[in-house]
Amino acid sequence: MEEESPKPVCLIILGMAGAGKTSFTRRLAGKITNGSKPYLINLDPACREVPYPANIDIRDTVNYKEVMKQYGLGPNGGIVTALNLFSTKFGQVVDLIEKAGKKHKYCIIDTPGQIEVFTWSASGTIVTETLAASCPTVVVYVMDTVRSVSPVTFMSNMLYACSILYKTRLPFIVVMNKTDVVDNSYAVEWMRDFEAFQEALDADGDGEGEGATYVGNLTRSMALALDTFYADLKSCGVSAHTGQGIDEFFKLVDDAAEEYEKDYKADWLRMRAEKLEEQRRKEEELKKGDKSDPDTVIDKKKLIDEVACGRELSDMYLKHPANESSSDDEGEETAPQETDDKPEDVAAFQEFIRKHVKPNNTEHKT
Ligand SMILES: Nc1nc2c(ncn2[C@@H]2O[C@H](COP(=O)(O)OP(=O)(O)OP(=O)(O)O)[C@@H](O)[C@H]2O)c(=O)[nH]1
Ligand SMILES: [Mg+2]
Repeated sequence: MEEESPKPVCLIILGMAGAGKTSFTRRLAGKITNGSKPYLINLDPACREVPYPANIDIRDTVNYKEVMKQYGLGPNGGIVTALNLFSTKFGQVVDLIEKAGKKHKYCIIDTPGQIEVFTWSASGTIVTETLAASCPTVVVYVMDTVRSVSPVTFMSNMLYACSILYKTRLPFIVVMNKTDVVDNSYAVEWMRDFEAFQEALDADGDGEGEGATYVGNLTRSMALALDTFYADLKSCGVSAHTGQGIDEFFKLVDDAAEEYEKDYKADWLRMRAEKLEEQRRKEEELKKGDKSDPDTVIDKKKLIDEVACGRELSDMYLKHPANESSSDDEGEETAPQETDDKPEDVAAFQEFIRKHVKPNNTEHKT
């Protein structure tokens, strides 16, 4: 029997704006395992520069400024839409990631600055589910130790982390970044010792008694509720700037990857199979009921509905920034294409895929 080639351990880097996701990714990019550095993916369409050698960069495929223009969206809507459009092709990206496993032990995925782009949109779910069904996948939540010294901010961050853990149901690591400025020991103490957290809350003026604020009381109750979340949580302090804590982080990653194989993989594969079966069934029903639209793909339609209120997928803009013509800037509208999957619509993406994948393997994997 042919032996299955190894899959890279995928790390999805999430966190609040400015927590240090990109700097941390850049730091991880230097990790050499079996002679190779990690495979790197940038999913932030709006960043100006990517400070690491990205193997796949969403900006090569989707021009988010053009997406804003075509859909009449603001910057955040443009980013959500750009990521949603990209996620319709994520099956192809996973093919590349799987192949990269021959050489790279880790695959690191840097996400957009605004965390809700990933956690509150269909694209985040698609990216996470497609990855987790194919490769060992770990969610890495980056928290800023400098900005979390206030107990209320700390609690907000932890609640966010907790909600992501329960939503993704994947092995999870909290990375407390910027320890070169503020050590993470205060956070570790707050997680271990509820009393210590209460004292900090009181000292901050949000505690119990006359001075108690609504947010203080809420935070107190939340802290109790989070006790079970803290109990099994993997966390470590790091500095993306100095490299402190990175070795410990990789130990946690290897434990988490083992956990994935042992406790998560079977569930993910089953869930994926059920979803694909359901999708296949719906597509078949659609084909039977509507002969005029035999190529409808459920995921794509749902995504476009989410971002563009029912506009047709044929309006989808996928273009390499380098291909942009100057007439776009003069306000000359690009005419909407008539049908889905026209080469004009996906030219740039296919160019990018052509570089990496065999020509007969460019279809969206479902
Ligand atoms: N002192 C210190 N600063 C850091 C560290 N990591 C990141 N920073 C700084 O924090 C700021 C934000 O870092 P980024 O890496 O861009 O953070 P991000 O989470 O990718 O930001 P967005 O993608 O915009 O949300 C930058 O000014 C970094 O230089 C660190 O370990 N120590
Ligand atoms: Mg970033």
